[in-house]
Amino acid sequence: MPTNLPAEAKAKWVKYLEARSTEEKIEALEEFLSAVPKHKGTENLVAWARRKLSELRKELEEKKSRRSGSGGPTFFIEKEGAAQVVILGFPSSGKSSVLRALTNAKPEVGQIPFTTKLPVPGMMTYEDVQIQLIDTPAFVEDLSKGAVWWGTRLLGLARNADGLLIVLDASSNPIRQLEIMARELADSGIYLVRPRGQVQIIRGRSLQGVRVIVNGKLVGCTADDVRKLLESYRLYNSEVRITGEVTLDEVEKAIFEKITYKPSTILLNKVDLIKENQVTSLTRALMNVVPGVDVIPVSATLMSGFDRVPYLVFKMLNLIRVYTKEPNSDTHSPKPLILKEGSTVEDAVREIREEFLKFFRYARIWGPSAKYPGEKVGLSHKLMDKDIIEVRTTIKGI
Ligand SMILES: Nc1nc2c(ncn2[C@@H]2O[C@H](COP(=O)(O)OP(=O)(O)OP(=O)(O)O)[C@@H](O)[C@H]2O)c(=O)[nH]1
Ligand SMILES: [Mg+2]
Repeated sequence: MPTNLPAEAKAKWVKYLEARSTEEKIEALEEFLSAVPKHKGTENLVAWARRKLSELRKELEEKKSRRSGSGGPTFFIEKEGAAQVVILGFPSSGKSSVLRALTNAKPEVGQIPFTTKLPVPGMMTYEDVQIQLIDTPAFVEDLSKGAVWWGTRLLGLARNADGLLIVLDASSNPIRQLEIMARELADSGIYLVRPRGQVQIIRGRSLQGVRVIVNGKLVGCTADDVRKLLESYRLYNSEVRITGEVTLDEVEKAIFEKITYKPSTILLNKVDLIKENQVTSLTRALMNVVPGVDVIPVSATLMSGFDRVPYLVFKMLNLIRVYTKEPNSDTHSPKPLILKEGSTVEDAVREIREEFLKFFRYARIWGPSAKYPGEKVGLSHKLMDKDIIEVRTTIKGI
């Protein structure tokens, strides 16, 4: 449903976008909210603006307490390994037990809910890849609305992650747990199911008015409608990139909120506490809540069901491993480059040594993407998991 905002509200929105300090942003957003008419079409927008306001107020509080030297503990954990995957789940669902089962980390496990107070990292191994897992304080209902002090920080951690590992307690209505988590995350712009399409708005990118690049399909509207919509928000110099299927409402939503999709895997934990036939029906029901997401029954107490988890997590992250080889050498590097699926020789060369791009002649490939061992390819060749690459440049001897 369209928001049909009056021009006054749109003008206030522009003021919010232009605001620099947190104080200015809060003031502008308050003014914007008071100018937005409240009806069904603006429901989501109003909810978003209120949430953003509470986030900004918290940010301001934190800034002030930092200035006075009494800042709260930090939730930020430096990324290590190939990717960072954040473990999320309700109190006592078994998050810390899962981290213990999958890594060498030893976070505290307790019968009392809210045992974990701060994030704890650990390293999970899949073949020759290290994936960082982070155990977290519990997820609760109304997390984004200030139900617990760590709510926005936990959501921040999730937003910043490469993927999520969701732990559900099979003995305590896991379907409801998942539904609440999916809703809370979506309210904060974090989607567990890959959306049909994506909108990216880059402000100030275009010099000749609004530029709309469609790499997919606009549903029920034209590129001209998109341009007019952005102009009505005075976003004159924006570039809008559409991938997949996108409606005009979704474009408008993207003006307000940054939406991200997080690949996820669900661990249905504590299956030792339920009957075997229940495991099958629960797994199926959970898959219906989040289509396309893997659901794996496990028991952290019995240490069962975890064998496939490292592989499935690696697979969900859509990463590939590429091994480098020196010219005329028989062996390749033991440590792979970790690249996104769909990466090309150019991406690999950039990782190896960016300046090689200037002197690039060709590459030789062994492995799944090569038509024959040692195939000679150019920069645009698409690589696959477990390829071996040898780069030839015009630099003597390389
Ligand atoms: N029966 C059974 N109990 C489990 C399993 N996994 C964890 N538990 C128990 O559940 C309780 C909570 O486990 P934790 O790993 O601390 O759970 P958590 O999700 O980290 O809890 P918080 O940090 O408090 O949010 C402990 O008493 C564990 O022994 C399991 O697979 N089966
Ligand atoms: Mg814990």
